[in-house]
Amino acid sequence: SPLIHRLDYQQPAYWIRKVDLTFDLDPAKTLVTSKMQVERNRAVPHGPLRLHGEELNLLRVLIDGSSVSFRQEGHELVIEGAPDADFALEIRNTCCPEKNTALSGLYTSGGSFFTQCEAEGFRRITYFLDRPDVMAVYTVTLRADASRYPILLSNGNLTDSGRLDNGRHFAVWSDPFPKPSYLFAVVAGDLVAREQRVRTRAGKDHLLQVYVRRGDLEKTEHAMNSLIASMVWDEARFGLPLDLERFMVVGVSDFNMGAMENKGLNIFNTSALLASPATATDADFHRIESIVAHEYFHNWTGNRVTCRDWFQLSLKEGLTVFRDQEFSMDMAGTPSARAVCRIQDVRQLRALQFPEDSGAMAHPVRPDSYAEINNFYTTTVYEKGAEVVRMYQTLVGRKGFEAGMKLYFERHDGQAVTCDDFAAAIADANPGSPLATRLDTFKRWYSQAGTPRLTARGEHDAAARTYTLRLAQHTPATPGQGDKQPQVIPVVMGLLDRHGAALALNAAGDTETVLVLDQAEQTFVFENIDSEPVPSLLRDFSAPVVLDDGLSDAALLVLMRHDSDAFNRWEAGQRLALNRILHALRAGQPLVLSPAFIEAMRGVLNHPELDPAFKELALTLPGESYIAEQLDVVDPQAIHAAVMAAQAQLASALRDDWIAAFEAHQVQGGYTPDPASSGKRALANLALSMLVLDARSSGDAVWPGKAYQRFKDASNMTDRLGALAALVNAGAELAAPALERFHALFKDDALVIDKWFALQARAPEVDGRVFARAKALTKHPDFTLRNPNRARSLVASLCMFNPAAFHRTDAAGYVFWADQVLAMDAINPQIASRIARAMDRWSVLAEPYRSAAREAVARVAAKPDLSTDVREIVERALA
Ligand code: B3K
Ligand code: ZN
Repeated sequence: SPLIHRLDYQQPAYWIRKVDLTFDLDPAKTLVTSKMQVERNRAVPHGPLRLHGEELNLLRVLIDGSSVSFRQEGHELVIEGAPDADFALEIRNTCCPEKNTALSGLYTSGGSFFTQCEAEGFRRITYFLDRPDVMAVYTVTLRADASRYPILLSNGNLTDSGRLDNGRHFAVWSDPFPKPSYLFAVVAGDLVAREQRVRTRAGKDHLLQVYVRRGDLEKTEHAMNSLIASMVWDEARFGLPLDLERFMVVGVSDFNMGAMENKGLNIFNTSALLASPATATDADFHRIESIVAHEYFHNWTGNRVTCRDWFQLSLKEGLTVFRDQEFSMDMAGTPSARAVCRIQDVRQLRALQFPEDSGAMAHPVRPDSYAEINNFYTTTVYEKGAEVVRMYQTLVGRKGFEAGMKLYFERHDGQAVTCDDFAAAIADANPGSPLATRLDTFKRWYSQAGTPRLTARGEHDAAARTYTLRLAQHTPATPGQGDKQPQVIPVVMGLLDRHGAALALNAAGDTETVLVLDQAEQTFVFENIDSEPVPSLLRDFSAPVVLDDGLSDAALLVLMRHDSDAFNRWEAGQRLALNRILHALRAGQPLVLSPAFIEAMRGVLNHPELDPAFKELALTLPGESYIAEQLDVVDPQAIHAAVMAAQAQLASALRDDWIAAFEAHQVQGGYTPDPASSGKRALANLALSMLVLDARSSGDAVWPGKAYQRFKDASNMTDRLGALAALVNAGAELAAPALERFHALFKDDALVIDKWFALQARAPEVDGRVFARAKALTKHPDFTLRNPNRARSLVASLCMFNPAAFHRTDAAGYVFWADQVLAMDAINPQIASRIARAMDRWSVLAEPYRSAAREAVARVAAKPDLSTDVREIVERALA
């Protein structure tokens, strides 16, 4: 398929300023009438009017009331004779929502209508200039059967409604804000709403609504609270108020991603919206809070100021992820709870974005080309993009960043702009800052793919009492990008003496500073350092790089115990474990944890002051995909064996401590998902899983029995799923009856049944049993590829999150993958292409995995009628 290039951007030949849309909603054939006010763009040469349209039936085209000649070229409707002056364009077409299994455009789910237009779904509703730089004011009339679709919603304010003949009714919605077509939305169905009226600081009244299916209302309280908290936060932190009288959120069970920020009418996957203590875990509550906030924050960063073209996607996504991360940290409250948030974000980045950056799909935060834009809603654009925004803040300070944001909105409110515009606003608001003085170099974060490697080596000169720190950077080549230039890397750091005391870094006595690296190699000298210090570098993960500081285990132990930076305390423990695991893998020897490491972990577990949530993170070993990232040749089975061995040793060496921890971290009273109680539950669940795991090798039946009892008696989903996971992950005999019971208990709750599938597909592999079970589950009556959540819960869980079950010497995992990708592609190309990405890193696999994986990718690529989505992924994998 043809590639679209960033540098080919041109303004459109026409603008659409106003749209009047009428929908006669019918699942089999919906009639769409679109009346547009069109204006020639005099900044570019006069040319034909080319409108996008896909999967539509065109009925008529009128210009200023008269029919015109047109032709259809692929997915374009071309009108040669459009007038030079402003004109009215009227188009009538139909589409078929009930056959729309791709879930892009207008579709039905559970008998209701929903839309998803980002990135290019609007063209599946009607013909349009479906690009984000064309912004129009919309008026929308919805007509539908009143009994089946009592609720009719679109963006903006309800301006009229009433009865029609034949049991139908109508509603008219007007959105005063000009918006790109990707932010358009319609919902029609039998829904109910939780409502809340709020008054903002500015004294304006607003109506907040959360619409869901009947029966789900009691699961919307947390989402509503999260929405209100987001409003308060955005006004307090960035001075950004809600600009709409009415802000609606709607849940839908069939949805391709988490949620969508349509202006005033956010649409959510129910998995990112609904929660009750009995059905959602602490992690779900946390995720819902952050996604509700994310979509709400888009109202300014994305909607009021949008993207000129899709290459600029990180302009809104990186910035909005940064904002939702900051919000979550502020909500968490205590310094320790903030650190827990940061550690979780970084762990996610390393597990998902680092592999993307070193695989076949590696691309810059601002990509240079794409075949299918939906393939670039990636963790690089989102999470690495958020790290880039965080580096702006580190370089100009928090106040400076707020000033930069203010300038950004002063300059660009109501516009469709680029990442360069954002960079200029932050830099211009902070003249003389380390950002402004290096802006061009800093912007390489937008153009260069790949994770920079940062090497640090220190030398202490006892006679001169100086410590010299040499920093060097290098970014490995990525597909299509051979040589890389140095980037701007802010290194937040401190020095500790060998007893853990913080050392003064300068005459002013500062114990923390930011070194700004912008060359391939630079040296920094610290004065008055009496003895060899331990450097604590990249505190709070100040840049998205891989750090090699060459520290000894002894130095890491000092950091782990004493660093003032909680992130680096956690990191030191992870590095100790990682070093051991990598050493064993490289030497091909069985893994043995050192007594020093075990004692250090015991110290963490029994520490009187550390937060339980932090302990849980510190006692969780590095993930298998992060370990794979450190190796040139990846043997997923060897990595799995090493991690399992390490876990078994931690389980047995700390057995008494795990028992004490389990007993000490029981949460009394009613369920709340606050950081303190969820931290306790997390640690208790980890302890329980260690105890059940250890029981497996010791043959003890007490802990599996206790886990089963806890599973049965649990009063919330976090404890129930934790106990079930302990049994399933240890391969305990009680796992089977527990799984059966869980299914019977929740058979009518799709989101919980998703957990049931995912837990089984993600269980640690033993002798191929997990793979066999997962494969058998595709035949389970509850399984379907048509619901994205369900497909992900089984297929993505197995292929993308369970390397040891997936990568098999008999290639059965790859055969399964190819079959599922092909079957899925015929239903929903966006989901198929996500699953296709399981093979991004086939080329670093050890044999026999490598050849077999390549063969499976080639088999998918050989299918002639693949979607553009999947084709782009498999062709890049084979390139
Ligand atoms: N902007 C949407 C993502 C749309 C994905 C299109 N394939 C959700 C979000 O980032 O908030
Ligand atoms: Zn977003």
